[in-house]
Amino acid sequence: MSDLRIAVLGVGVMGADHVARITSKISGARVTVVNDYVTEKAEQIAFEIEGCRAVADPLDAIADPEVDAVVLATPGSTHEKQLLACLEHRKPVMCEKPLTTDVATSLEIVRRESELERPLIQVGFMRRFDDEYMRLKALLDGGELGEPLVMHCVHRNPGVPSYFDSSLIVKDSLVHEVDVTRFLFGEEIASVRIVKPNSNPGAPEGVIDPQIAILRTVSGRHVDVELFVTTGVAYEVRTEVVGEKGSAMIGLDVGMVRKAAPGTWGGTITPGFRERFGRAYDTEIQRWVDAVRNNTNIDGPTAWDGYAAAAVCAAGVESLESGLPVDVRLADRP
Ligand code: ISE
Repeated sequence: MSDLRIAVLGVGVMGADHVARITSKISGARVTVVNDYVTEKAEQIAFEIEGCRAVADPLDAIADPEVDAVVLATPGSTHEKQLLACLEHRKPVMCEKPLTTDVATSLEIVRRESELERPLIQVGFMRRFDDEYMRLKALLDGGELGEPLVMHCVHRNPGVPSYFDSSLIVKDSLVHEVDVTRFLFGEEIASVRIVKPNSNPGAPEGVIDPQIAILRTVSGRHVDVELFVTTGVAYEVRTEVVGEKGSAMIGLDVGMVRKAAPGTWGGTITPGFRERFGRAYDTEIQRWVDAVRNNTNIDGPTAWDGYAAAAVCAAGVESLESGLPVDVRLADRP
């Protein structure tokens, strides 16, 4: 079987990472087209890869006859148009989160996809492919913790890009725990509340950080998430599930723990999301490539998962403003 020919749209940090991954680690696929609004950047990357061209217009890149499938790593505000083009040209697509930037257009994408003979969109919630999250999921599904009751999460970043505002902490960061909750517990989220403690004096002007998110699932399970994205320290993503027969925690960075100067101890902490989830991205892309090559197109989170996450985050942003719990209302699944 010949290699899957992939167009990568958006070659900033994440997209460039995917180009390198597909070129050097993934079997059965190669990058034939790259696109970026910074044309020189796309041209530079294309120049370094054999058989790869830069195409200036993202919609032309999707329609290109030498493209079988698409990776979207473009800004979320451009996803709607690009996803519709992928559906129109029947090109399977791995779309980095968010699916789109609002609930109505996310639902429209779900509806348009459901009119096709088979689904084409996979959403890049990479934590589902992380070894530790997969182990935790297997533990829960195997019943070892009994009935899962509560989940405590920590989502700390050393810093955020200059364009970040308080609502992006919900839509860009909390969105991962929203998906993790739906993935691990296998049910929808019924309500969200965002609590605002004193803000970090080191946070950029106007950014409310940390935030505490409190989610309640449809069956009544409780999830709390400490979102603190300007710690200045490192990348810490921890998840602890407490069940009727015990608890399990992942994300402790305990690969190496060493004792140093008297009275202190410590190991190394993951510096950023690429180091923490690099292997998960490899697994995600390899499984997606395999699924596209065998015509199932998807092996992971669907457009519906992207829509559901958008709906929960929209409720979260409403709660950030009002300080009150906000119910999540999902449309009927087409
Ligand atoms: C970023 O976009 C990511 O996806 C990271 O995984 C997350 O930790 C960070 O908060 C987001 O801004």
